[in-house]
Amino acid sequence: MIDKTFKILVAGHFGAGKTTFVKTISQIETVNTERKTSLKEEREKKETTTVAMDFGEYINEYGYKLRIFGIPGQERFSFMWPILARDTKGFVFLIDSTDTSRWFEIPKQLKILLKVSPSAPILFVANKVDLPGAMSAEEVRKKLKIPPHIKVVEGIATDKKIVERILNELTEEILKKNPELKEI
Ligand SMILES: Nc1nc2c(ncn2[C@@H]2O[C@H](COP(=O)(O)OP(=O)(O)OP(=O)(O)O)[C@@H](O)[C@H]2O)c(=O)[nH]1
Ligand SMILES: [Mg+2]
Repeated sequence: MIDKTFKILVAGHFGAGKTTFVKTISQIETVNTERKTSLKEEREKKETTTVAMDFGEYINEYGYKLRIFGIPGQERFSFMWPILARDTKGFVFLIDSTDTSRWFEIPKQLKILLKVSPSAPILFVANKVDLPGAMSAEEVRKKLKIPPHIKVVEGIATDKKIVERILNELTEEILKKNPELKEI
């Protein structure tokens, strides 16, 4: 029997929807490290923020068990990023498609995560497309200059079916890169 368990990391800037994404899909009670947001400017956006990590699990219809970790978005907790990126088989990178105010955080985070797991496939998600004024995946791609060979899809982290679809798409990419995870 091959081990069909692997690790996924949900990344993205402050408030992109990481904790929500993990909660929506997890089949176990998630581990959360939410604390009151301390800076005024951030408190205006939301009351709580992740200070260490999120964790959940999801077994898909083919029996693959995804151990899903979420990172804290705030740079103050960036010491957790390389720790959480270790042994990751794939990244979901969430972007708030309705609000560009924290997009400046994206390049540094990406650089740190990809340095630790450079061969793990990454799927960018233009999140919150249920909200008015959301940008399309193509608009997000253009604005962030994401090259054509990297996937950008639209997402709603509160919608289980959509989160499932995103994870299935990433799992396909992971299986292409890790044939040892495939049953023959
Ligand atoms: N409408 C809508 N709201 C969303 C979606 N995803 C997340 N949210 C909301 O966006 C806010 C931020 O979500 P979180 O899941 O806390 O974001 P986060 O990326 O974990 O934030 P940090 O851990 O602080 O970096 C919350 O109010 C969520 O309910 C979505 O797809 N649609
Ligand atoms: Mg969070």
